Amino acid sequence: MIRLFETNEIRASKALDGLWDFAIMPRKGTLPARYTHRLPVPGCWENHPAFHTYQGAGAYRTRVKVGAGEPNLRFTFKGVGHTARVFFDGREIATHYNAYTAFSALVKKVSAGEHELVVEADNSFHEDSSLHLPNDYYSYGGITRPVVLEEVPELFIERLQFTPTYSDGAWGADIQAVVANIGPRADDVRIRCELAGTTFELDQARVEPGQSQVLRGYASIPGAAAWSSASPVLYALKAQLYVGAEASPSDDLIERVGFRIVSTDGGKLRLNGEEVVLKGFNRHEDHPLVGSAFPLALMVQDLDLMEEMGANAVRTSHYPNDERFLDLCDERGIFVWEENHARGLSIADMRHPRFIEQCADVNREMVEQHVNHPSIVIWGILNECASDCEEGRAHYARQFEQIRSMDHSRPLTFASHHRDRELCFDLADIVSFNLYPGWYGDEDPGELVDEARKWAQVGGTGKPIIMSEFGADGYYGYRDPTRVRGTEERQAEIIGANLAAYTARDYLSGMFIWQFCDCRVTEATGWLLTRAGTQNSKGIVDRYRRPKLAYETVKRFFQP
Ligand code: ADA
Repeated sequence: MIRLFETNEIRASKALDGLWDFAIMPRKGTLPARYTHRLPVPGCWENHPAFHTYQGAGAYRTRVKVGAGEPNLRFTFKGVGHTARVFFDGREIATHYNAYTAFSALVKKVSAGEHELVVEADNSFHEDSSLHLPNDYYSYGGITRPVVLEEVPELFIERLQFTPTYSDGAWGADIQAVVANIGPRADDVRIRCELAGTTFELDQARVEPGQSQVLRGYASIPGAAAWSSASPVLYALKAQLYVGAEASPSDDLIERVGFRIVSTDGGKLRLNGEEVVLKGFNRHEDHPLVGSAFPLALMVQDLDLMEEMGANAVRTSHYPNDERFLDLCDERGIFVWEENHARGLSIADMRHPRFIEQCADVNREMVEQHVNHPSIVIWGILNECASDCEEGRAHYARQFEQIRSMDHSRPLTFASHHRDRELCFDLADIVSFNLYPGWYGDEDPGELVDEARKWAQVGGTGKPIIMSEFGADGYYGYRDPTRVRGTEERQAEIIGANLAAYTARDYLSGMFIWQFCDCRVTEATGWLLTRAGTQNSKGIVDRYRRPKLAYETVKRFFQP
């Protein structure tokens, strides 16, 4: 399953999921002579007994049957962990870095018959990798999200960007459509849109061969109802492409959108003018049975558990998530803080020669690919990186500017652990703190958050404040009347004390528990040696989603 709704009525597309041939690669850059295994796609190789801890390169192979008419094929890989090279009949057609965003590759005029598609995936911490590093989560290997094969005409709609507007009591839609021309001739194109009972056209444009062109348009949409947590109304935005004087459309793209305005006036986070308080979880895409390659059923289960506890929000720590998970959040009215990919990078890490470019790619792909999800109400960047020095600040400034230039409709933030040494609150729209009272320190959570409010005054005055992380280790099944650190009892107590403090303070706009589920971490080196069981055990449920004692504690504070 690719999405939770149909994305095309005209363009032919299908998922290439199933069993692919697989072999580990003996030497970097050398495709295997023989494929030794059959692995599921989507999937992580860590789920095969031979590769539980394999870190390196592996090659996946499948065959693609092509019919008559020499179609142009477009392959979209929703996620490959974490460095990918793609070969079509032995010819390299794409490379991509970063496991958590999608990329596409085009092959023009493909002859009828059977063709070979090979994907090399590499999850080693190689020298060109600035974001996938040994860390407090696991960088799984494999084709971890769906692969889509589309047949596209020479002119086709690459993507659509919808921004809702609201004025004088009426909803409107700002639309941008990117049209690509992979044919030999320039052509005039028109796009006809349909949204909530309104039909309208975007401005016409001429697209030169080998180029892409943005077509823009605005329409007021009188039939639209607002999207909200209580009533998450969604609409299909259908765009159809007409080339030259043709009377019928030759390509289409459908997005699913919702009408809501996110703002941060008066120090509050607001949706359609009304104050919202985010109560939710940080969540890693991690499960012992599937690694990071979540099937729909497990995504639904995670959201069911969060909702049962009374949560209304999730933070996609620390990378962009599978878009089917975001589709589910859209449908359920769950608020999302979506975050770019980075965790705990020091200034030395940020000096990696590829860091600027690799972050820019993730930011661009995250916004382009996920901008139409109404559930995403915040973009976040660079969790716990070097925002406490001038050199680090330049990175935060650059990245915020990049995201704002692509999407001005959402507030931006970053989760800081620098306390009174923080230098970047003035750059963000929301001030967010990762503090662990009761776990990494023995402060009282209420006193600490009141103190944090003072730190926010350096650059963050008048901005909403979110407690973006707090929590404690709790080893599933470890119960003991002594309530020592690591017991479920102690974890529940610490979570309870934190939630009691934050839910009682109406100056807070949100709180995200670290974390929803326990997660696998990189095999121990350095400080990761402190992670017993090679996992981060601060989940309110364990890796198998078995509730710990803190589950009931969370319910008491989150349920309305
Ligand atoms: C940090 C970090 C998380 C996790 C957490 C912890 O705040 O953002 O990824 O590592 O601490 O468990 O200590």
